[in-house]
Parts: sequence; C-alpha cells; structure tokens
Amino acid sequence: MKKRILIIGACGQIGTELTAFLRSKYGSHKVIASDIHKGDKEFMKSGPFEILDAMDYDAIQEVVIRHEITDVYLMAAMLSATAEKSPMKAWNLNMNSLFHVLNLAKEKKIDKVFWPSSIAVFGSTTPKVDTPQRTVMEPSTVYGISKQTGERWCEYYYNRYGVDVRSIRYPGLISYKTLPGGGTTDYAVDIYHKALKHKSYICFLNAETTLPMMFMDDAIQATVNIMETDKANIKIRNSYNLSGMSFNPEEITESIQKLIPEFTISYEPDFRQAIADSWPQSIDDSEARADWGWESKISLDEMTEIMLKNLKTDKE
Ligand code: AKB
Repeated sequence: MKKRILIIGACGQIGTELTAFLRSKYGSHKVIASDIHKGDKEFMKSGPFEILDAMDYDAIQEVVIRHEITDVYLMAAMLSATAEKSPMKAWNLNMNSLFHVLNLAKEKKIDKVFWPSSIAVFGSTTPKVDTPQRTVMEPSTVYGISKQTGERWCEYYYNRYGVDVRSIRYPGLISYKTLPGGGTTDYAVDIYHKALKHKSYICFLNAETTLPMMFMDDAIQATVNIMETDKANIKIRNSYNLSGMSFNPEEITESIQKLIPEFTISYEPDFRQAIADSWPQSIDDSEARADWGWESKISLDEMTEIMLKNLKTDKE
C-alpha cells in the first residue's frame, strides 16, 4: 500500500494521540508528524518529524513532495477561547492552513484530506438538543465562524474540483495523555487533574452548562474510520455531526465523587460561559452512523474511571 501520511499540528491535543494511533496501524516510517515546534522527547523518538508552519504553503508542499505524502490530517488550529483573544490571528491560521491543504489536493499533490470542524459551528439560534446535521448555524465566536466557513470551502472544493476532503464536527475532547489548549470545553480535562491533586476544582462554567463531549479514544477511532471508509460512503462533504456523551459540570462532579467522595467543585464563570451558552447541549449524529458506521463506545462513568486511574498512575 502506497499510503504515506502527514499530520500537521501533530504535537497538539488530538495530533499527539492521532500520530501514535496511525503509527501503530501503518508503521512509524509511514506517518510524518509535523508542528511549528518540537514535541517532548518520547514523541520525537517515535518516528519522523518535520518542523512545519501550517501557514507556509511552500514549506508544506516541500514536505509533501519529499515524503511522497498521500493523506494529510490538518490538526493545527486556534481553539475557541484563545481565538477570542486574537481574532485575526485565529482567522488567518484556521483559514490559510485549510486553503493550503485544499489547494495541494486540488493540484493532485495529495489524495485525501482530513480537516476537523467543531460543535462551535452552531450558535445560539441553533436547536440545542439533538442538534440536527442540517440546521440554523449562526456561530458567534471567531473559531466557530472559521470552522463554519471552512466547512463551506471543503464542500466547494469537493463539488468544484473533486477534492476528497473528509471532516467531523468534534465535541469537547477528553484525554489523560495530552492537555487541551485554549478551548471552552477544557474544564472537563482540568477537573480530573485537580480532583486528584487538590480534591477540589474552581470551574469557569456554571453547574448547568451541558455540552457535547467525547473521550479521545472514540474521537481517534472516528477520525480514522471516516478516512478509511470508501469514498462512496461519504455523503456529506462539509462536516459530519458526531456525538459521544453530554454532561454538565455538576454531572461530571457526581461521576468523580463515585471514586473520590471528598471531591468538591465551586463555580466562577468567566468569558467562556457565553461561548458555552451559544453551543448545543447534545448532537444528532445519525448520518455518521448510517454512512460510515460510527458508534461511540465510552460513557461518562467509564471515562471517569479511565481518567482517574491513568492520571493517578502518572503522578505515582
Ligand atoms: C473548544 O472548546 O474550543 C473545542 C471545541 C469544542 O471545538 N474543544
């Protein structure tokens, strides 16, 4: 099989785990990790790595040609909370990197593209419960605007130039291996670290803020599944809704208290509350299930058990 993969943004929250998974599947030498800076020692030892700026078209093209890349996973992006602090920087990074990769595919230098979208494409006028695949979308964050615009361009490049681009609207992602960077859903990772370390957590969202979330293993499985399925099965070329679980800070607290009864939470909502309030509470992912067999496996209590067990071992 001629497949050779480039991951752009490989040192981030999803990129790190995606790189490890794809390397165990296809072999280390077939998966080129890249990022604007190096990863940790262990990561750097795990296979080929290139320093790569996702905004630099010539540099991406050079790496693609030198390594005879067929598939690109573009994981570099500025997330919702950080993007609000530097809107133009976020827009430039999120859009230019996407155009670079879509244009390489348009010029037939690569065969296939994975580009992550997000539940941030939805806004406060979207139905909040079981949000449908096709619905009102009026995102109010620069991150959400960039993801929604990106979705339109993905579909355009597929329709106009036949670019094989595949995408998922990720919910908040939770992992014990890597930390998230600058998102609104980050509290759901931080809370586990603080539960083990301090037995208490001050949450930047209020108790009732229900959001769609997913354990990282499920997200990686979905990402690889959508990229591996037959082209004919991909009926949606903007981005697929994807659902894992939904919970609010109070419910994740109750789940943690089953294993750490003395754990307490208090609330000091900040600017991220308004972002979270504009997003859905739960997602209807029936089209991903029907088209390419998506199925989530991990529930909130199962995730809590895995998170606390692994973070505890890390600290020992
Ligand atoms: C964020 O909170 O910005 C991200 C996302 C939902 O896309 N985790």
